[in-house]
Amino acid sequence: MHKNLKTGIHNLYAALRAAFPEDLSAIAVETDNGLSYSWADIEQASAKMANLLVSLKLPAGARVAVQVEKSVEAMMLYLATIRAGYVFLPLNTAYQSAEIEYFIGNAEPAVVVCSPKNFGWVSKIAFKAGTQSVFTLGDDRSGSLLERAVHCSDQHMPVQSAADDLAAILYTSGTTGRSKGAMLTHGNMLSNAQMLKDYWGWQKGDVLIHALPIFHVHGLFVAIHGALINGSKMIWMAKFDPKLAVQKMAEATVFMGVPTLYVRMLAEPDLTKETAKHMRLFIAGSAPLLLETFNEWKERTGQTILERYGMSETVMLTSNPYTADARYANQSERRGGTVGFPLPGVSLRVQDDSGESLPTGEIGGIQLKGPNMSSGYWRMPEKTAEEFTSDGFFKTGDVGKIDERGYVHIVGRSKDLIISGGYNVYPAEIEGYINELPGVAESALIGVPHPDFGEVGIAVVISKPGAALNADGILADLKSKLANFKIPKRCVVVPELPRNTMGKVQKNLLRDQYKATFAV
Ligand code: MCA
Ligand code: AMP
Repeated sequence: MHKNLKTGIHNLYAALRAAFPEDLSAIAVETDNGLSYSWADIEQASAKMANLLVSLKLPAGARVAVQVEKSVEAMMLYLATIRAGYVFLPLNTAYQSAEIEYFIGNAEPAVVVCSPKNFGWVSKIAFKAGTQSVFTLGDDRSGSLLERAVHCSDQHMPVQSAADDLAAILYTSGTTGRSKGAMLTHGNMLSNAQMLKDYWGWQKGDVLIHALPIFHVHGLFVAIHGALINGSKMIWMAKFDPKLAVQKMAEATVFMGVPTLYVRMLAEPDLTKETAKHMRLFIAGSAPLLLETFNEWKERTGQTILERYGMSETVMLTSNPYTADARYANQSERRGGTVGFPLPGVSLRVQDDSGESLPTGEIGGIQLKGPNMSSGYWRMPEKTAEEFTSDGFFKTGDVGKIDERGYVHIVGRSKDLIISGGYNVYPAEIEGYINELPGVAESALIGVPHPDFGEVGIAVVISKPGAALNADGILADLKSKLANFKIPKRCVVVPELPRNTMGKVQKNLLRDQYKATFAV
């Protein structure tokens, strides 16, 4: 089995599998509810699920959409999908029916796997959209997927994928209110995983604390691929618990998290140099890491967080350095407030609106090119064309600069986006829902600083003449339709919105006006 796998090297799973330890009976995953899975379990269970998918005689390139609670079986379903050569489509568990209807309508998955509790409404949406099979998967190993897979063979040869074969679709960046499906290939993810293995100094014996959701790039690709491609054990937390995460540091060496996770662990008195001393590396990303968090972490634990920058469309694109490398004296420091250097193979530039590349230190739009970069958005060629330059660079929508030491700084965003606790919230989408409510004339969703989530939304709403609007009623209505993390943390009804001479709402003035709302 081992020797043949080398041939399927372009298949992402085959490449990960080639890195499994010789002793497959060793523990690969330990869960926070006392379960252990061996490397053989990972191989055999994902083979069974792959054979179940194969038995369905799916069309080539079929999408497998998955909205299930985090579990090791859900990770195995991901591995099964890519080893069988199909396209994995993870969906945030907080999405409600209107959101799911959009994603399933846009992606037209042949297979949908949902939580048992949601089967009723999800299967209705799926079958209406032409989905062939709907399975259930609980976070307690219940559901029809495992009931069927258990009868399938545990022998499966990963398909011979080409590097540019599609492996996953990640919905993101719906600045115009509707999300776009970023297409990632086996090559995008494998090249990134192989490069990060070296760049972040993964070593034999490393153990990863996995505390992130697995329906986004950070938890599903960067964390899982990082551990698997190093043959490293994962300590698997179904839901982030800061106290448990601090406790598990004594058995682990690597932690990855969004800034909110670091803020919450800093609130744990148990977090000390002593409890963190077994750890080798703390990585942060998905949202800005405040300098105060970076400094407080260093003071409390004696360890310097390594901040990196990524996107669903590009996986990881920059990172602070792992090793203090004397050869590059001025480039071997992890600097708070920066996202480090373009990763090996990534070309990054900063341009102004006219498409001129800017000199060192000047602020402009961050663009990149590299093997990690998505080929575009699923069935949206016009959107794809908008976000790529004529010479093939991807426009991130992030605003930043490269400083005199070569470090990249993200100073803002040109795209109208709020990143709350690491999740993206698109004001255009939320404003669309608010504007449809009776009595609403217009609304603006703005991001303001928040001590826990980093940034949260405040909805500023104006009513139609004579209409009496109830702010709590607006929020309750949104809560019945949208994922909970998207719900504005505050709604205010005002007589008018500030506008510029073009009549455009000046969100910057609103941000200034409300920026102290959640200050501690
Ligand atoms: C939960 N709530 C939130 C958020 N999460 N509100 C705003 N923003 C959030 N992110 C609210 C819920 O609506 C609920 O409110 C209440 O908090 C409790 O919900 P619960 O789920 O229990 O919250 P939690 O367990 O405290 O979750 C916080 C969290 C979670 C652990 C920080 O948000 C999280 O795991 N974030 C990670 C996101 C991630 O993986 N990002 C990577 C994207 P109510 O009771 O009123 O309903 S990938 C990416 O960005 C690129 C590629 C990259 O660079 O990595
Ligand atoms: P997503 O659309 O979910 O892939 O989120 C990607 C966006 O997250 C990027 O375009 C950035 O705006 C933001 N992001 C990711 N990492 C960082 C970071 N380290 N600092 C600031 N913003 C970040």
